[in-house]
Amino acid sequence: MGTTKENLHSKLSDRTARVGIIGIGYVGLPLAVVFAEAGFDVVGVDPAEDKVAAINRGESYILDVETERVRVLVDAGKLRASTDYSVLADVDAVSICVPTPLRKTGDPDLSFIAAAANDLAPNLRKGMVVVLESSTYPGTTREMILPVLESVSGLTVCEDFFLAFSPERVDPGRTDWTTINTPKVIGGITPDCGEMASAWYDQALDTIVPVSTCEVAEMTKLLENTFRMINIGMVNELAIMCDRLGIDVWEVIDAAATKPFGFMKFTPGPGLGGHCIPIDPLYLSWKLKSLNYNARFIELASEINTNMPRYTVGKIQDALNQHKKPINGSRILIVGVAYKPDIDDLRESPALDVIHLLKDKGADVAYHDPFIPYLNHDNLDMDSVEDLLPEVNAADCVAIITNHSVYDYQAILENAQILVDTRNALGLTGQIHPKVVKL
Ligand code: SAJ
Repeated sequence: MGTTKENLHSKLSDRTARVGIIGIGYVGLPLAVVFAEAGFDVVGVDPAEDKVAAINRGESYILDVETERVRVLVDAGKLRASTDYSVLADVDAVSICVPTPLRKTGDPDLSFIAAAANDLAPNLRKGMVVVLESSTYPGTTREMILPVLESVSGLTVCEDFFLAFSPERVDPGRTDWTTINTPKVIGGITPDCGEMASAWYDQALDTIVPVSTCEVAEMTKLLENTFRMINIGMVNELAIMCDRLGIDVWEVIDAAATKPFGFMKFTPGPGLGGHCIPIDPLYLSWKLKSLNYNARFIELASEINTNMPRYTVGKIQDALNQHKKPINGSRILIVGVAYKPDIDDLRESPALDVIHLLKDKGADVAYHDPFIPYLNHDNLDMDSVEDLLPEVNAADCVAIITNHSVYDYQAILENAQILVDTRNALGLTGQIHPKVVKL
């Protein structure tokens, strides 16, 4: 009879360990499928009965996970789902993949993490390993998860169970970098905790990147996404500056991108959408405020990015004005509302802000998005128009907000009266077109 660590390590290595995934969304479902395909018995736990039912029918509801992969695993008895958290009492390894949104106040909403810890704790047993994947501020795993698990279970971390943090790196819609081949950073409450979590994930993922603590792992994720948020904010401000200077920002960025070293291309847009980039950095600035430090780069970038929908509406107003048309009463068609091209995700999409602002000014707003047939979100209740080009032609102004690759932009240009292109989708870099206004 080996030690707790030896026994768990053995079950992880021969993949007889049973896996539980709390939260089977865009992070949890791909992870559940990858562990099941590696040979583990996996149970997904989620309060959403429709998701649980879909999994147990062998169906996927995540764009990046084909239904066939789920069906094969469910039929083989390797994957199932439940709304009952007590199933976690029978597993050996648990990954927590729950949302970490912001509250309306802009403060972190840690309620999902707290609920997961409280639902797991009564089911925690000696010999288990637990990994938090949800993006959060440095310290969450040690300051929030650990006390709940130890106090409710009476167990001691590193002696009885192992606890670590490993940031999710799921990029919705991407096919070149997936859950399996994207390097995975893992840091534990103690080195032993990190080692056990790494031993588990190493059974299913190509590359493990061990770091010394869970705080390092938590901060790594925030650096990754703060890097993007700040650079997008910088390039959005560059667009505003170029507009004042009468310079084509798209031509400037393309020219700068020819520098083969020391430069990374970002492009301006109507705002910053998604479930990661606009949100994770604010977890960091919120934590630093509690330590009496003001993360000025994050605050400034957030202010610029948050203002881009309003800046975009200003561009639409100017475009209509050039043709002696007010926004009020004009028919405006928004082309593309997802938060980024070629996906069906609306979370934090700047298109929602643009539509609200236009409606507030009295515009008759319609939208088209092949990935989003109806928009029932954020107090909006709209259907995508069906026949794009006649709607383009009938609109007083068309605004390209999300540049899905399926669109025929030449046809849109030919049929539009006035066109505001916030993504340089028309590729008119360095060119002026009488019908087109660019960011
Ligand atoms: N955006 C710009 N200009 C840019 C890049 C993005 O305006 O140059 C906008 C997008 O339109 C979108 C938002 O910013 O509204 C976020 O775009 P994103 O490309 O960062 O896409 P996300 O939010 O799906 O970010 C994910 C992240 N993945 C994880 O957090 C695991 C991010 O780390 C990835 O780098 C990113 O995908 C990616 O590279 O696509």
